[in-house]
Amino acid sequence: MAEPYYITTAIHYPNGRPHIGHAYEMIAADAIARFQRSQGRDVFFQTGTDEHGLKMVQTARGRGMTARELADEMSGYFREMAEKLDISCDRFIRTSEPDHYAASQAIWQAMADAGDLYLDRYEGWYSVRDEAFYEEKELTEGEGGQKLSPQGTPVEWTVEETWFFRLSKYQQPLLDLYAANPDFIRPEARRNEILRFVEGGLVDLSVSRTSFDWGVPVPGSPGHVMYVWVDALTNYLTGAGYPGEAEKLARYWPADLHLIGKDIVRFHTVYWPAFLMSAKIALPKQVFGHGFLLNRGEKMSKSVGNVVDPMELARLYGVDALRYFLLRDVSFGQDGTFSDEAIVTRANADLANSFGNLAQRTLAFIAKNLDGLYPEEGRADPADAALLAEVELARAGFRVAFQDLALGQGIEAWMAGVFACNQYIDAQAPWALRKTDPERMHAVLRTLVKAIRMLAETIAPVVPESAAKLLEQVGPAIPPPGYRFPAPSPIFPKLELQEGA
Ligand code: ME8
Repeated sequence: MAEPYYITTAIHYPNGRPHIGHAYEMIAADAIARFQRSQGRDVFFQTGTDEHGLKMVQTARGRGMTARELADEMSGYFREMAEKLDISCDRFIRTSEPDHYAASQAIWQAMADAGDLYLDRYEGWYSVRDEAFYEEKELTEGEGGQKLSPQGTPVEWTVEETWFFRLSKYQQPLLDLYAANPDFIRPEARRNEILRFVEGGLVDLSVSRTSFDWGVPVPGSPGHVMYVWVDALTNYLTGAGYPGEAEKLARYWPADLHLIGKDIVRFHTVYWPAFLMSAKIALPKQVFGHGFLLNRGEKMSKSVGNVVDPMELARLYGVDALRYFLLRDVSFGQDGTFSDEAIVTRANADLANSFGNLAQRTLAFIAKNLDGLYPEEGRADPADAALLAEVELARAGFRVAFQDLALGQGIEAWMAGVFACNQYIDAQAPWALRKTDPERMHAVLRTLVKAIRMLAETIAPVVPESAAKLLEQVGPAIPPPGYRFPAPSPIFPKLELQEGA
């Protein structure tokens, strides 16, 4: 039976529509999932929406609806985006689903059984209007000495009863974990940040709320719902069948990779492993914190008005051009910047002018001069084997880089194979051989068809739809006698910058 591979994205807050950062994370995870499948792994890939918590309650109130109604509406947009972007997830989880409540309550119970949860008082300046606690130093004074939150709402000194998790107890076990598993947190810069943070000491974590009820009820503690991060992180276990589906759980847990953004590394590499250690559940193998996408170098925000709708980019330039650009141009693990120009430039240079042109030149030539028939063996030349060896090397480069999550480097390695083919076709000039040496022409075309097929297979995790179309056009790896190619049509159109971009 194939070796399992469980990969997850963060689950996204559906308190607004998805933005390009969400799309980026899904696309990266999808490329990794597809790659692992191509390597014969039995992949389980999960993404979804994180629907509880105060933020959802507040946004819903602002829109005059319930949190559940808001979640139902917005989660739909995330799911729709996943479909449009060819995200091959095996489960799209919603934390409002019943099996997720069961999983969250089970891990809670396990942490309680370990003696790691205790009831205490949480004191602080609380704004009822914001449903949030503030620190003394954040406050200002209004009329009559009334203390005000940074939002200008009145705050009161409030004491809330809450459950605490003994995070402090896990400082040393966590440091031991990082020391024993240098690859648990990647990339290196993120690992160093977390080491510093944990070395600085950990305080116990407030893990329940009584001020609202949109969350997973704490077992045996009426009035308390779990702090949203407790249930959010547990989604990864829910997807693997925890607690009831023993066979699935044994197969897919621990997860191979949690792919998340750099802003939530602490939750995934401090809180999450501590919860799991407490509940005596195996730890995920790796957490990778990718960088942030910047719009022309600027942070995106609603107030600046530069938030980009990924669906619009996909509509303007195509899903595969967008996927290719994001994975090729953003160095995986670092921040990256995008613009319409950058997408168009990259997609045209690599996909339309190099790979697409190679395929189109070759297949159109065969259609015209060989009447679409698969080229014969012809007369081999060392240049043919040399090209196939270079393409094989490009494939290996892609494979090694993708295994290591160096996605951009993998694509670069692949491009080296495309360049080699373009050099080969120019040097061999089959159009000249047609009259002078048809036997050589056959060998050259046959070599090119093989090479293009290999390159299309390799890049399929990045541009799945285009690669599938191209694979149809280059025909089967071992064609039956008399095989004729379907009529070729260009697969990677030359893009133009769209108006108003
Ligand atoms: O944090 N570029 O949800 P979220 C790249 N629900 N990635 C970005 C980004 C950007 N500009 N902005 C956000 C949450 N992200 C929690 C996660 S997991 C158990 C719970 C990434 O909707 C962000 O880093 O705010 C995160 O990984 C993901 O998008 C969802 O962010």
